[in-house]
Amino acid sequence: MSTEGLVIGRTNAGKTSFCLRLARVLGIRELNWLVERTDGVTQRRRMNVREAEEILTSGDAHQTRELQTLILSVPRGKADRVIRVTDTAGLADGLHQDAAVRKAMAQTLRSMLQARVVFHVIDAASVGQALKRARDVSAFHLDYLDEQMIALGKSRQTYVVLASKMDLPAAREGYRWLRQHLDKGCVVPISAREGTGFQEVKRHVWRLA
Ligand SMILES: Nc1nc2c(ncn2[C@@H]2O[C@H](COP(=O)(O)OP(=O)(O)OP(=O)(O)O)[C@@H](O)[C@H]2O)c(=O)[nH]1
Ligand SMILES: [Mg+2]
Repeated sequence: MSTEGLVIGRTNAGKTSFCLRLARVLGIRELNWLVERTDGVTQRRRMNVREAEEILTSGDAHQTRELQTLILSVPRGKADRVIRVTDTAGLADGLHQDAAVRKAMAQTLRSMLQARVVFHVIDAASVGQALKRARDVSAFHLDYLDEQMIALGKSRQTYVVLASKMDLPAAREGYRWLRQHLDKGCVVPISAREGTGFQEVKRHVWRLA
């Protein structure tokens, strides 16, 4: 399945919520998903955004276990262009005991190589909380997986970090730290819950159209 925009990140970072909010912001009510199961079979699913929000983001870890590609229609000149944004299974440190989760993570890493734009979702509120707990902030770093994804992402032309959950109290601190840590990299603060930050997100999405 061809992938244009790819959404990656740790489990529970807010990837699916981001995709659903993006669809809303683009004025889409009826979602059109292509779901690639870990056994390679692709299925088409349709549902409305509200229904999807209830089913897809219940807050359990490893909620998303397949590549789910949103087919989005974006205005471009006189005609609309169709773009594909793929939501992935969340990555977690260590070898997960569940084979289905391991397969889903491998599938996520493979699709990183093919995507045109990679959106890396990092929970800014969790980063902020971790910073508060840290004894030495100057030695603070993210979890191994996030650091690896940043290293991989930096080697690409189009890599955007989405500092998520900005509506939560500790997120400001987390965002500030992420901006410094990413140096010249692109960090966009967003809240999928409140819909903030999506004007800038849309600019990156236009590049796919
Ligand atoms: N406060 C707040 N909570 C959020 C936001 N975005 C997501 N969440 C919550 O964070 C939890 C995880 O969100 P998901 O969108 O399912 O995260 P995910 O990265 O797709 O998770 P996996 O599929 O398990 O990897 C859910 O309880 C969401 O309601 C946000 O902007 N603000
Ligand atoms: Mg998900």
